[in-house]
Amino acid sequence: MEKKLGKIAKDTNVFLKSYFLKQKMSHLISPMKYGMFPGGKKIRSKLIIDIGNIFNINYKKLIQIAAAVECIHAYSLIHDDLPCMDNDNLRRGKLSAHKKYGESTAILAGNSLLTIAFEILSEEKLKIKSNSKIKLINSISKCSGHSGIAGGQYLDLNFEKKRVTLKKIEIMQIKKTGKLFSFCCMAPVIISNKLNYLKIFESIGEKIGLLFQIVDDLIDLKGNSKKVGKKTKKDMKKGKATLIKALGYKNTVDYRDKLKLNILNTIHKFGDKGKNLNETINYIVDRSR
Ligand code: GRG
Repeated sequence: MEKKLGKIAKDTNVFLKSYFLKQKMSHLISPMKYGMFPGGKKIRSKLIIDIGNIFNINYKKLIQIAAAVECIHAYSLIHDDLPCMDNDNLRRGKLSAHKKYGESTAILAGNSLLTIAFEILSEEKLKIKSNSKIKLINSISKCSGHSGIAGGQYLDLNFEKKRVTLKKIEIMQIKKTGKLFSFCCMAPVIISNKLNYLKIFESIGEKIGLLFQIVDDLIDLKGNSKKVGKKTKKDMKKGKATLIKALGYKNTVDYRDKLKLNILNTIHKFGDKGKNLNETINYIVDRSR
C-alpha cells in the first residue's frame, strides 16, 4: 500500500509541479506552492486511482483529476488553519501558510488554489467528453461549496462548545470531509458514463470520508504531535463536536469498526477489481497520521 500511495503521490506532484511551472509568474505562486508541496498523504488521489481501475479509466487522466482535488484540499487546509477558523500554527510538520506569509496572502493563495482546480479540470488537453467534463466540474463545485466542504466547516465552527446530536455531527462531518471523498469516488464513474453507479459511489465516498474524519478525531485525541505534523488534543480544548464527544472513546471505536465493515461489504461486490480500494480503507483506519 505504502509503495502504491508513494507512486500516486509522486505522479500527482509531478503533474502539479509542471502545471505551476507553466503558470504566469505572480506573487501568489510561492505561497500556493508552500501549501501544496511536499504535500500530504494523497489519500484522495489514491481513491480516484482505485475506483478509476474498477472503471478502466486511463491513469494519466485520473492523475490530472487527482491534482485538481489536491489543490482544493490544500486550499481547505490553508483556510482551516487561519486565526478566524481553527487557528493552527503548524501544518504538515511546518508553519501554517498564514504564519509563513501573513493572513491576507494565505487567504489569497487559498482562493487561487481553489480556482486553479477548475482550471486543471477544464483543460482542453484533458481528453474527456465535454458533457462528462461539465458533470465533473459541476460535481466538484457542489462538493466544495455551501453544501460541501465550506458548509461543513461552517457547522464545525458553529457547533463548538455546544451539545450536538449524533445525527448533526454525522451531517457536519460528511459535508466537511466526506463530500470531497465523495467527488473522488464519483469522478471515475462520471468519466466512464456508467451513471447508474453514481449514487452507490456517492454514498461510498461519503462513508469513507466519515470514516476518515473519525480516525482523524481519534488521532487528535491519542496521537503524537510530532508524528502527526500538527498540534494534537485540540478538539477537546476547543469543545469541538466530534463523535468521541457524543459517544465516548470506546463507542466511537466500535462505530468506526462497524462503518469500515459496512464499506468493505459494499466493495466486496466488485470482486478482485475492488482489492486496491479495500487496501485503502484498511490504510485509512490503521494510519497514525
Ligand atoms: C471550500 C475548500 C473549501 C474550504 C473552506 C476551511 C474550510 C472551508 C474547510 C476545512 C475543511 C477541513 C480542513 C476538513 C478536514 C479534513 C481533513 C481530515 C483533513 C486532513 O486530511 P489529510 O489527513 O491531510 O488527508 P494531508 O496533509 O495528508 O493531505
